Amino acid sequence: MKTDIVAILRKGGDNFVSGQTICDQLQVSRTAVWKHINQLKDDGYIIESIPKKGYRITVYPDRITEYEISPWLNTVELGRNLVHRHTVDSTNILAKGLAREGCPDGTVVTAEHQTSGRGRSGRRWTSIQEGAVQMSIVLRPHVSPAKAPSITQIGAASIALALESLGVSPRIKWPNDVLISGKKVCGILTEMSCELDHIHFIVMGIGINVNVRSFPEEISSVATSLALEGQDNLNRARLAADVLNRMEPLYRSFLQGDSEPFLSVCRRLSWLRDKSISFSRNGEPLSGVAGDIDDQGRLEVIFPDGTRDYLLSGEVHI
Ligand code: BT5
Repeated sequence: MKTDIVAILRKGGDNFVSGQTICDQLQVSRTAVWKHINQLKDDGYIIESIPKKGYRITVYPDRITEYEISPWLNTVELGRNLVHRHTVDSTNILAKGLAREGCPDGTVVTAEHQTSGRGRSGRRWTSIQEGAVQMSIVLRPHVSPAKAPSITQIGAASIALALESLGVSPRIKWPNDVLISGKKVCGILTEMSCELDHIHFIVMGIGINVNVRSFPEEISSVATSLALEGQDNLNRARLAADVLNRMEPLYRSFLQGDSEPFLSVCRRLSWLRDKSISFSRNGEPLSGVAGDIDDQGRLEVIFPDGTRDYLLSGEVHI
């Protein structure tokens, strides 16, 4: 209901929209409208109301709520069910709980702040309150669990395309980081619940540093934000929607067996290509030169003796 009221008032722009018009469009009582308007005020909307004229929104809050994201969405599934919390431990944790309860495919969880944001392998993700996009997407792809690593790359490609459209030059550090000027602007944590041959659900968590002007010391040498890269005061909700808009066609192609749309983006923007890298395999430290990304999304590594290996997932360092 609140999403509909915001949509009606947004359409009205600077004009007042009468309470009666809202009641008629939504088939609800005046009291219901008034109640929701008050809740929207609590959510940070500044709404002018003049007797006999109606309502108009004069200030929209900088929030990644469904009311602010949905006007920018042109997806069919992704983000059509959107759950927003101001503060959570981790959007991935909340999304996994919703997935277990059977939430719709494509459900997105967003939060302004995470108290226990998570990276891979038990690392922490530092949540920059109200300056970042932190969101988790619930997916139930009918593909083999072995193909799940592609989901991270679909995410990375979608984010990189959205950032390119803003005029910055992102690079993708296989498999899950998006970098600008060699620093991390975005990280992705993909988690899966599955059996050997069946995926129950995947939760892809995305953290993008948007309007962040400084980082805590422990990550300041590795992290950057869109603000620090010259993009001032971006609309986070619009960016979140743009990522989802770009993700949906890449994801659909993948489900139909065509990975080329996202792989071509990952290859074009590959940050590791031709760099000397190190990684560990079964505890053994190895090094080589990063080659291309193959048609299964694996990173080719060329060893000093000319032999090759293909990494499906994991962590590489330069
Ligand atoms: C990641 O892990 O990069 C995955 C990050 C996923 C975060 C999202 S936010 C929404 C959803 N909910 C969650 O709880 N998580 C997901 P990894 O590759 O392990 O990188 C972690 C490392 O990145 C840390 O050890 C730091 O060095 C660095 N780091 C931490 N916070 C950062 C930040 N805000 N910006 C850039 N780098 C950061």
